Amino acid sequence: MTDKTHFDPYTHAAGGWGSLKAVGSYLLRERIPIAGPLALWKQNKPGGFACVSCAWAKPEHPHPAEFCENGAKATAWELTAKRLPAAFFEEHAVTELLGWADHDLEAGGRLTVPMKWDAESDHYLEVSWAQAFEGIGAELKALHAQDPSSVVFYASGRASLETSYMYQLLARLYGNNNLPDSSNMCHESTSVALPETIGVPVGTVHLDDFEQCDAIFIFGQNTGVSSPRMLHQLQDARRRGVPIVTFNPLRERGLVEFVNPQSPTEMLTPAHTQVSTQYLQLKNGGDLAALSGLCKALIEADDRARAEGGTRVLDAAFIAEHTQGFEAFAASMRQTGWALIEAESGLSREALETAAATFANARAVIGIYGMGLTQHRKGVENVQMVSNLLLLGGHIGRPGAGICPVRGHSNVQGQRTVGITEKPELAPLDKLAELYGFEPPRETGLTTVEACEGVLAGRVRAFVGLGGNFVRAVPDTDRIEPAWRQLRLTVHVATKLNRSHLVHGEVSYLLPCLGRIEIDRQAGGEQTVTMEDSTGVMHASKGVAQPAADTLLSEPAIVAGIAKATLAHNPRVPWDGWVADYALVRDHIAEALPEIFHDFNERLAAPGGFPRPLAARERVWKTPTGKANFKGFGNLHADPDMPEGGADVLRLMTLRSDDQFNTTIYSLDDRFRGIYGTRRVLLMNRDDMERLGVCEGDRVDVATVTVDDHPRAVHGLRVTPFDIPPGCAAGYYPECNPLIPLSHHAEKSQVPAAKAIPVRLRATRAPD
Ligand SMILES: Nc1nc2c(c(=O)[nH]1)N[C@H]1C(S)=C(S)[C@@H](COP(=O)(O)OP(=O)(O)OC[C@H]3O[C@@H](n4cnc5c(=O)[nH]c(N)nc54)[C@H](O)[C@@H]3O)O[C@H]1N2
Ligand SMILES: Nc1nc2c(c(=O)[nH]1)N[C@H]1C(S)=C(S)[C@@H](COP(=O)(O)OP(=O)(O)OC[C@H]3O[C@@H](n4cnc5c(=O)[nH]c(N)nc54)[C@H](O)[C@@H]3O)O[C@H]1N2
Ligand SMILES: [Mo]
Repeated sequence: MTDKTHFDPYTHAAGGWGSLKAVGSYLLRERIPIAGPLALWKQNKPGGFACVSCAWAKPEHPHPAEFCENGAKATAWELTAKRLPAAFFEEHAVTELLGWADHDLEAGGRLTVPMKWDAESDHYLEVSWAQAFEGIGAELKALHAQDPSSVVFYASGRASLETSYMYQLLARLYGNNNLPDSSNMCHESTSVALPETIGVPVGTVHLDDFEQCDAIFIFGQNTGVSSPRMLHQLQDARRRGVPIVTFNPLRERGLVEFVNPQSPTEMLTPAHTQVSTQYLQLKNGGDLAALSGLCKALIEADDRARAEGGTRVLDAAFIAEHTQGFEAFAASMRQTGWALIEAESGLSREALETAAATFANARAVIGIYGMGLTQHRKGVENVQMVSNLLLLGGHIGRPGAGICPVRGHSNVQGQRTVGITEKPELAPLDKLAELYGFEPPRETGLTTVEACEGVLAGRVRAFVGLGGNFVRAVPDTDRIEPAWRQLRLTVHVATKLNRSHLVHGEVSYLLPCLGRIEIDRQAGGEQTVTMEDSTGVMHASKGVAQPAADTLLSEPAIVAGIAKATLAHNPRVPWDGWVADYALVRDHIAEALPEIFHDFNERLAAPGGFPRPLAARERVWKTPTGKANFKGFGNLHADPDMPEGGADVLRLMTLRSDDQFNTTIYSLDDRFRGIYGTRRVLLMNRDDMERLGVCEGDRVDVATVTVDDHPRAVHGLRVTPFDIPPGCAAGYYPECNPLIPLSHHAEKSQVPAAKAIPVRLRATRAPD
């Protein structure tokens, strides 16, 4: 904790001058050349680049400045004038760098040259690209001879559709489906839940639905920080008088009120928009109960209406024609008692009935959700309950209505679409066999959690990371890091230095790549790449800035380089042709996945991109029953690991601050939550503090209530009183990741349950 540490509740609206100030200070700090601010004006515009921050939809008619504070920060972070040349690594040994904070590692600037770790000196030393590919190829070939399934090909959700397609093909030609991506820690609960209920793996809402909706329900998604451009849609909806009902344990500023920093009139005389019309501060992990309360209230109101001959509350015609499982679901909701719902959710029956009335009065409802639902033991059930709720009112496949999972990384949804998945049934394997004349592996590959288990057990011998900061993002940090050092090979394709590059295998390469904002010149000229946004729309993105160094290669060139050095020559896979002209990769994607990508290159020219087909929008249900399915769940307990009646046990959620992008920490401040200069805090309810005998400013150790033989603790967090429901606590991700047992994940999707970890406090062992 620094002398700059202070706590100062933020009482202004999200957006506004605070936002502009923050952007300005970033451009200064990163020493952004004049191209930087200019680059911002091309962000999310036709002919420009797609923001490298979140995956929120890019409108067909963009705002003059279609970026947000956090998008601007992400741009500045990538376009920084700072560099980490080979000389930096000659100066600093890896063991020394391991002592650096996450922020300091990345703040050094862009990586510039390919490097290999030198065991003798413990330094990363420059190698040529040819040496790097040859070395990696030799290692991968040797591992293949022993066991082709011992290698993991991870992708963090940023790389383009073109790179991703090439990468999944590399893994499959190598011989496995070990293609976990960041989605496995994120929206995999969605990808498992929605195909069962509505027959699509993604959301059904398009941007124009926001113009027609007449109620919005938001569960566990921090719009103002994680997808700020969505505040425009929320603000427009509020101006039309659309109610917004929010379920979140914390009163997040962006969901409370908003001033549009891009509207001159609002900036001069702030016209605050009250964002949420009803804010329900439920307990974390209480969503199944809260959603049950909503469904119960609606079903019972409908029962009464039917008995009295009044207007129906549910969409009976839709339910009869389009759904299956309603009766069993309704019976289970009728049976669920209000006392249990109130106890588990921490919300009153009255508050839930008020929210249900808002729902019942709306003709078209959008249900939005994020990590607050997916990162739980019952993450899949949480998502299915949102689907149940919407189905009750026929809110799928109706203009202005639908389900809206807000994806994380800017192309995480698209990576899954083009085959980066450990689930062979989701990849176009038959098409790949036909196109490239080989027999693709059919065995299910490893998820993120299984990859970690494989490393712990010694079955996994190599890890290739296409972006990301895997070791820092996964649970159980203190168990994972030592196991990672036993790997034979680690390879990272990256823009900036992070901890995963330092927790390396016996042989380790660090390969610096172009970022998406940079001009990508290949033999066929300047290249365009593509991505899929959160609403299933494909966009083109073209770099605008000069590359950080002329020694960088593009991601497609690096994937091709590894592939050519590793795989037997296959004349049907044009690695070099693909690198020369990415349009050729798009032609292959169109052949492999014609339903989604037919005429890919031609359709890309459409302003605003083109949408993927979503059967559920047309009320065609590609589910096993051919109908939209209501799904029940076992019981209301959100977390089977939460010990009963342990009065001293708190339910810890791990959060993102206003000033981070996942493991990239821009600064130690969290402006919207009023926390400055430190991330080593434990946010607690005042009653819990009194009950557990701790005071503001006390340092405590936080220990996981163990589910196995491994002790797990984070030391020296500062107790900080916060507006959070009793029994709940919050800390930051990734600092609190040592507390999450690897086995503590969503039962059906294996997404680590980062939003409900049972913990106890102890007197600290850490020095002050
Ligand atoms: N600026 C910025 N933007 C980002 C990211 C970033 O780190 N920084 N990360 C990107 C990525 S990869 C992702 S996945 C998304 C993540 O974006 P979000 O989905 O918003 O994820 P979080 O910020 O982790 O948490 C969301 C909210 O869930 C609430 N919450 C916690 N537990 C519960 C619960 O049990 N129930 C309910 N109802 N709410 C709960 C928290 O208070 C928080 O407001 O954002 C993407 N965009
Ligand atoms: N406790 C807890 N843990 C969590 C979460 C949580 O809420 N709580 N959230 C989870 C979620 S939703 C996610 S998505 C994961 C995130 O996990 P990851 O996606 O693995 O991690 P990031 O922090 O996004 O990765 C940042 C790194 O990506 C590299 N990078 C940036 N841009 C590029 C690029 O253009 N190309 C390449 N090749 N590399 C690039 C940089 O080197 C940077 O250091 O973390 C998960 N872990
Ligand atoms: Mo994510």
